[in-house]
Parts: sequence; C-alpha cells; structure tokens
Amino acid sequence: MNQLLAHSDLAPIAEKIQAGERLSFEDGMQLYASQNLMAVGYLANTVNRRLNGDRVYFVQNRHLNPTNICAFHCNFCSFRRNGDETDAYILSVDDIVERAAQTYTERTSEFHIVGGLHPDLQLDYYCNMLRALKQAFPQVRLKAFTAVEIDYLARICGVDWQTVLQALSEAGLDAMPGGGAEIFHSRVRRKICPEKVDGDGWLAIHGIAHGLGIRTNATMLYGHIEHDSDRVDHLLRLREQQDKTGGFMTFVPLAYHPENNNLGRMRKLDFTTGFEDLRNLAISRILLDNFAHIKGYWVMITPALAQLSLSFGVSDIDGTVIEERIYHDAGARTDQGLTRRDLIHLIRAAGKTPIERDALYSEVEAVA
Ligand code: V47
Repeated sequence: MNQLLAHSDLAPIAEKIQAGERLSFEDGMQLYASQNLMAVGYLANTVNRRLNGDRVYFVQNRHLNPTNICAFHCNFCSFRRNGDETDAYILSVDDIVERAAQTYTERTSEFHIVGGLHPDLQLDYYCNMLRALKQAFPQVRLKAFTAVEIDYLARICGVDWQTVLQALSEAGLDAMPGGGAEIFHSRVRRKICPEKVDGDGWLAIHGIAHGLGIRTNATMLYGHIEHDSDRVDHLLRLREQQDKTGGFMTFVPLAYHPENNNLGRMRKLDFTTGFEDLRNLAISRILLDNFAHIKGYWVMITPALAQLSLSFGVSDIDGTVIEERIYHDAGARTDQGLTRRDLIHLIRAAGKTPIERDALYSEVEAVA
C-alpha cells in the first residue's frame, strides 16, 4: 500500500478499494471526516485510473435556456425571474434555433437545454423545440430538461412522467442533464427547494428515462446548509438507483454560488473553497463505483481547478459551454466559454489524453 495511506486512518478504506469492495455509509463519513486531501485524492485517482486510464473527456457544446421565468422559488437560485422584471424573457422556438445557429460550427455535438418552469410552456412547445433543433442540426445531440422540468410538465399537462418522457424522446431528446437533484434528504430539500419533486421522485424519473433508453447525468449541490451525512446519503441513493436502472453516465458535484440569491443573503454563505471542491469530486469518485465518469465543471470551479481535479478522480471537464447563465447570475467569475484548443491544452498539460465526445460519450473525432 502507498506510504501516504499505510499508517493513516484511511488504511481500511484503501484496502477495500484495492480489493474492489463496495464502500459503506460509514466509510463515506470517514472519507469526509478526513483532512488528508492527498490521501483521499490518491484513492480517487486509483479508482478513476482503473475505469478510464488517462482518458479525459470533453465536448463542444452550447447552453440554451428557453426562459428564466419560473413558478418555483428555490432559495439558492439566482437565475429565476417572476416575469415582470425587465430582464425576464421567453424564447420562441424560432428564437432558440436562431440562437443555436449563432455559435454553431460543424464540430458542435451537444446542446444543453434547461430553463425555468413556466406555466404557459406546455409539452408541445418543448416537443416542437426538439424537432426544430433536430431538423436544423441533425448531428447535434440534445441533452435537455432536468427531472424537475419533467415533473412540472407532467403536473401542468395532467399526465404521468412516463408520458412526458416518451413524447420528448419521440421528438428527439437524446439525453438528460443531472440538474434538480440538489440534496435528496428531505430535511435540507424542504429548506432549499420545497416546491421541487422530492428525492424519490427525482430518482424515479431518471429510472423511467433509463427504461426508455434515455441516458442521464446526476448532480449534487453542495456547500450550503447540508451536512456531510446528507452528501453521503445523496451519493448512496444515486448508487442504488444506478444498480437498478444503469443509465447514469456522469456525476457532477455542483459548488453552491451565494451571490444574488436568498440562501446566500439569509445565511451569509461564502463561495466554496478549492479544498472542498476537490474533496467532493474525489469522494464522489470513490463512492460511486458504478458511475463511469465524474465531471469537474470548469464554469463553476475554474479551469485551473478543473485541471487539478484530473488527478483527484475526475475524467470529464464538460466542454466549450458558450453562454452559461445559471452560475454567472450567482456570481461565477469564469469566462463565457472555452475553446476546443483551451480544453485540449488543459488536459494535455495534466499528462492526460483528451477524448472529444458527444452527449452520450461516443468519441466524435480523434484529437490530433
Ligand atoms: O439544478 C442553481 C444548480 C443546476 C445555483 O448534467 C446552482 O452535464 C450553484 O444541473 N449555485 C443546473 N449551483 C445545472 C446543472 C448542470 C450543469 C452542468 C452540467 C450538467 C450535466 C448539469 O445548477 C441546478 C442547481 O443545482 N444551481 N443555482 C447556485 N446559486
């Protein structure tokens, strides 16, 4: 065993990992209790190397947010508007296609589409949007709508989750992002997003999507009022769902940003630190033994830290992104987009091999 671990309190966990044994809730708590970031990172790196070697994935993508008007009032959100503000907006299907076209290149392989919950935007609006985007950009994968949006559409259209997902799938939905998971534990969820579908519902919607052949991502919003036990509970519930339905591709820990939202104001919360970000990425890599990838989302943790995270269990750094709003409204100071060249440079300079992928992790073109 590595010297770093042999005499540390993490030695029993290191042995389990070496033997390929599944870790328990208590193991997760012990990982979070450890201040030995290098040891935790070493373990995460071991797990990641086993799964991905030195391959690191990125995508040429663009974000599209159909509306920022939202019926819900999640108190960590800085993106939502009531509808009467000067910057509240709704994009028509034509507007969305036009926006997508503005930055489209023949290398674009993913549109990431999420938005507010608008009571007038029903299922046919979203189906028309998917069809129009598929028609205009047939080779671009559409990764769209969080489980929370699926649940809201089902509520306002008076149908069940399966019906909504089936209709969206037929209209061209290729994959779903992992948003809306926040923290599953009801004590926290009730405080930060009481109107959202609960943790069991979020997981059930992803399970139904997996059953329909729609692969999905998962997230966890950390760095606000949750405890370590809530994080471990969240990760193990995702691991359990993955055992059942197997359709999760990547897990994205999301660092809470405190600007321009009620939670940050009321609780006087700070931005997360690099230590905390690396710890969450590494521990999720160790506990989620049935997820292929952990994503270090550079928009949120900066490109420099995303690059370092490649030695702490991360195998994906998302992509070019272009026009991100949710994090920038909440205080993110990162650029609005990186180039393909920037991403390849970050990955190579960390001693890794860049793989350009689409939303489903198919390699789109070998990186020269
Ligand atoms: O669900 C909202 C989070 C999520 C804040 O699947 C905030 O590949 C921090 O899910 N501070 C949406 N986070 C974004 C998302 C995502 C992003 C990138 C990649 C993928 C993927 C998914 O953003 C929300 C919520 O958890 N969020 N407000 C905030 N103030």
